[in-house]
Amino acid sequence: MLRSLLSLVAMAGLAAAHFSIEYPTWRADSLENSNYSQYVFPCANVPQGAWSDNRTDWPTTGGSLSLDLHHPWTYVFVNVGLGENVTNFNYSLTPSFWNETGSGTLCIPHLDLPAGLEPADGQHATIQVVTLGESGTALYNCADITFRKSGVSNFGGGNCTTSAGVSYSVVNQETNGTTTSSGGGSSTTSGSASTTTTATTGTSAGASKGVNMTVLTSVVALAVAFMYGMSA
Ligand SMILES: *[C@@H]1O[C@H](CO)[C@@H](O)[C@H](O)[C@H]1NC(C)=O
Ligand SMILES: *[C@@H]1O[C@H](CO)[C@@H](O)[C@H](O)[C@H]1NC(C)=O
Ligand SMILES: *[C@@H]1O[C@H](CO)[C@@H](O)[C@H](O)[C@H]1NC(C)=O
Ligand SMILES: *[C@@H]1O[C@H](CO)[C@@H](O)[C@H](O)[C@H]1NC(C)=O
Ligand SMILES: *[C@@H]1O[C@H](CO)[C@@H](O)[C@H](O)[C@H]1NC(C)=O
Ligand SMILES: *[C@@H]1O[C@H](CO)[C@@H](O)[C@H](O)[C@H]1NC(C)=O
Ligand SMILES: *[C@@H]1O[C@H](CO)[C@@H](O)[C@H](O)[C@H]1NC(C)=O
Ligand SMILES: *[C@@H]1O[C@H](CO)[C@@H](O)[C@H](O)[C@H]1NC(C)=O
Ligand SMILES: [Cu+2]
Repeated sequence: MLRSLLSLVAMAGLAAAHFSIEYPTWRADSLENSNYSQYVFPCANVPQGAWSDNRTDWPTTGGSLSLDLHHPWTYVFVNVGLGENVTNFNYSLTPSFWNETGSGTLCIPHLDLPAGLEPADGQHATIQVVTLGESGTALYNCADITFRKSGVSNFGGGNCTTSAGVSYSVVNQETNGTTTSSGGGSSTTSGSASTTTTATTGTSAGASKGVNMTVLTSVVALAVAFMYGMSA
């Protein structure tokens, strides 16, 4: 029994070993090279400059993100660090992290930058995407960007499509303890128009610290999930 449970977990681990960043272009295909592993913090063991500069221009006001995900569901965190060779991903673009459902492309037309992050034109930075599975296994990928004040349009319209059956909810963290928990009462609304939710957030999990399942679990215990319908 234990043995079969363990092998199930091992298989789930293998199946879990992949997601990709479609936009902005990732630092490298972290599945292609045997030296790379998405299990490795912070950037799947893909060194800075592994490939000749694959930086994508990205608006200083925030921009688009497209991911290819392959799990029934996963938590998603998006962080940014400034510099040429980033080790400190200390800005979170998902202070309320996501609970993504479905296999396929998830495209976000516009991600806002957090208050306090006002990059200069030409500032180099790296976007780090962390997914966290049910078992607590974290996977990492990075995309190098150059912030641009003008001349970059969002990766929008027909280029930013989300697969049918892929959606995400925003998990609202309220570390203050004043928000009541509503557990798993949400339902997936696939294909409906997006609604906007204002969420008060406490501290951001997943940013720069790596992800600690103990912390996440306690966050989840306080979580209120708001459903976003992503139209395909
Ligand atoms: C780097 O960017 C070029 C041009 O967009 C692309 O052809 C190449 O596949 C990219 N490299 C990786 C590792 O994604
Ligand atoms: C992995 O890294 C080693 C040492 O840097 C290098 O010799 C080898 O060619 C790399 N393997 C691949 C597939 O790039
Ligand atoms: C980036 O930083 C890492 C860790 O400090 C270091 O090992 C690596 O050599 C640096 N790479 C470049 C291209 O500067
Ligand atoms: C984030 O880190 C960068 C350099 O690593 C630093 O300059 C900046 O002040 C930090 N910002 C915050 C909000 O911690
Ligand atoms: C995330 O979604 C999965 C699948 O729908 C669900 O089992 C899990 O409880 C959700 N987590 C949170 C914090 O809502
Ligand atoms: C998709 O991207 C291409 C190249 O960046 C651009 O020329 C085209 O207008 C975009 N299409 C839409 C519908 O946004
Ligand atoms: C908790 O939230 C309430 C209402 O938003 C606020 O008045 C209070 O200052 C917060 N307490 C802490 C410790 O953040
Ligand atoms: C996770 O965080 C908790 C509470 O802050 C701490 O006690 C625990 O040691 C951490 N675990 C890991 C693996 O960092
Ligand atoms: Cu996977």
